[in-house]
Amino acid sequence: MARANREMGAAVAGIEGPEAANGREPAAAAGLRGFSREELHGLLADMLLYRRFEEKAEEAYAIGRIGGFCHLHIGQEGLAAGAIGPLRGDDLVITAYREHTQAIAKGIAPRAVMAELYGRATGCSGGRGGSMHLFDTTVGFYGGHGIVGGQIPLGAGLAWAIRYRGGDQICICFMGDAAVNQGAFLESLNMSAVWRLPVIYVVENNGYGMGTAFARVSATEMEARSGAYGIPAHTVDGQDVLETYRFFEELAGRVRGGAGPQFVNAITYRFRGHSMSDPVSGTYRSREEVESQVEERDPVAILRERLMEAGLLTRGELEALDAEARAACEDAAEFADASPLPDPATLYDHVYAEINPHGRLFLDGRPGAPTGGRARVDGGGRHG
Ligand SMILES: Cc1ncc(C[n+]2csc(CCOP(=O)(O)OP(=O)(O)O)c2C)c(N)n1
Ligand SMILES: [Mg+2]
Repeated sequence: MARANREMGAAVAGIEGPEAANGREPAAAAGLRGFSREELHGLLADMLLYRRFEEKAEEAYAIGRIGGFCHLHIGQEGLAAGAIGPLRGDDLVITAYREHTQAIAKGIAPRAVMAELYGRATGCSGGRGGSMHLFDTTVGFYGGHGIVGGQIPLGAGLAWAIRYRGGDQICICFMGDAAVNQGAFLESLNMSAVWRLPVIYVVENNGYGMGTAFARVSATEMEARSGAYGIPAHTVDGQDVLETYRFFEELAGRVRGGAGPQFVNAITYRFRGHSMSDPVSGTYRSREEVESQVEERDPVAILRERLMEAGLLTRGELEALDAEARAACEDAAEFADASPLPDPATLYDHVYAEINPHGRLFLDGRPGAPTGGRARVDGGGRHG
């Protein structure tokens, strides 16, 4: 949620100016500049919610409540909070399959996300999508895509639609590091640059595509990938949520103002296996590597420690925020568990295009079909 939209107000926490008697601010406060105490607590609360949500999903998967694929975002929460947080409600986000926390960050309720993971009718995609296909256009969240790189041309299309309709929104198109080797990435960046589209391509660079290190499949650094199209490249530390937030707040403003497409290499790390069925470490990365990242580069711990050192967060406040996050996730799981499965009679809904009474697809601007006017382009025959 954008800072200006946060309910908590903008009272300044006393970190705007020099605090110490010697005129030098404490080291811990240095990175906090510009954020109010309420905003800092809000960002911590967001990340705690994302962490607890993923842990709950992990637990539900382990006991068979969630089926199919399930990719957790644990370790990468700084990007959901820091990149989506500064966006406006009507801005658009499209992403890959590691997207539970991004969906929540954009405004889908934890209940609707969890119910989707459970495959229930109350899920944000009606229980038809599951973990990889979370979707809710009413909050500007366009999925949830399981084909590596499949969302990139769609992201360009969303940005083109914004331009075509004369809007001033922007689109963030997330992808993993492995996606930049897909042909669709190159084509999309090219056309985005030619049309100067309002889109920010963000690579969540966790260093690996499944078990393959990026360095093994790239002859260049990540930052070099957008240069051929004249798209500016930026690098941000995704584990530092405050740096990430500030960076995206500024960049989103510039893109909204007409700066054209941007490419962001956001450095992060995945603390779990590629998916629920993969080991955390093993053949492609050592246990020591993972442990040192968890110990030193946990985005939740980094913010928490900074706030405590600066005297802006007490142990009691932390416990209260965490209890709230856990309660929201518990509630989401209970809601999902109690929700019905989709009605089998609706199996073919959203599969066939609807046509209007004139026998045309809804591409000609005519009013919609009368109620009950569902028809199939192929003239029927469910199995045709
Ligand atoms: C076109 C395509 N090829 C291969 C796969 C199988 N696959 C699923 S995830 C994945 C790795 C993607 O890694 P990355 O883009 O870095 O995202 P991360 O999992 O690290 O978030 C691959 C190869 C796929 N889903 N789609
Ligand atoms: Mg990756």
